[in-house]
Amino acid sequence: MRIYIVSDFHLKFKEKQEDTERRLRILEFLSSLENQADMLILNGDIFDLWYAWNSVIIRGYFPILKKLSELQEKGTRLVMTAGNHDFWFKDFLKNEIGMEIYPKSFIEELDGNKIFVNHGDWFTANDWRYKLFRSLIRNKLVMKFFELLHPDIALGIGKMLSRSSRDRKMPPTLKRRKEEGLVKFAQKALEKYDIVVLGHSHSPKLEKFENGIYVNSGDWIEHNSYIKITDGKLELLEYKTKEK
Ligand SMILES: [Mn+2]
Repeated sequence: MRIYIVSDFHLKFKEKQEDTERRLRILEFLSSLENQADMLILNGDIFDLWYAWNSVIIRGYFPILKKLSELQEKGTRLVMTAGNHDFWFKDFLKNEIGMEIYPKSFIEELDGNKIFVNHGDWFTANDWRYKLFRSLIRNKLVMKFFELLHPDIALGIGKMLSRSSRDRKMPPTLKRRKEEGLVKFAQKALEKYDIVVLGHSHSPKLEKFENGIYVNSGDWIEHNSYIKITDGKLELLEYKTKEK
């Protein structure tokens, strides 16, 4: 079985030039998986901001949704876990695209490996301010309020909130501490699993421990990194765009 795992595309519903370039790279990569991937795991922060109303979807995501739908129709099993930018799923992706949605972790035994997949934002060290923010934005009443707003207005507010939770301006020491939290969590989880996959840090990483492998799928802002597991053999790779 061929399994691909990615995270942190951070696709925008309103694009600047760099966002468009990133989306085109991602679409090209996803096209290359057609008739290749038995399974694709999207491990959070695929959308920089996701929200689904009962009768409205976000127009800017049409290209990626179309591509994912094509993959699904060609036989790729699609799995998605929640990130800190995309977690309020409702039933659109499940019912219309045929994705399996996991609000927390995806855990399964595949080709003899017990695999644990989680975006990882909950496991970064000492980030109480973020944890408070996270429980606030995941609050049902807050989400209900968003649903009542006109989509253009709700997305405008969401964009502001997601910008304030962006890692870009994070000082290196805090970034390092965050990554350490992930490794520490993974090390403990490897007592129960053979492979622990996280994302969120935007730094691709593969670390072999005594009882298993910790791997971070990196991001598509800087690294275009992805994980490929072929019949149980794991690789951390970088996607190279085709020469134009
Ligand atoms: Mn994240």
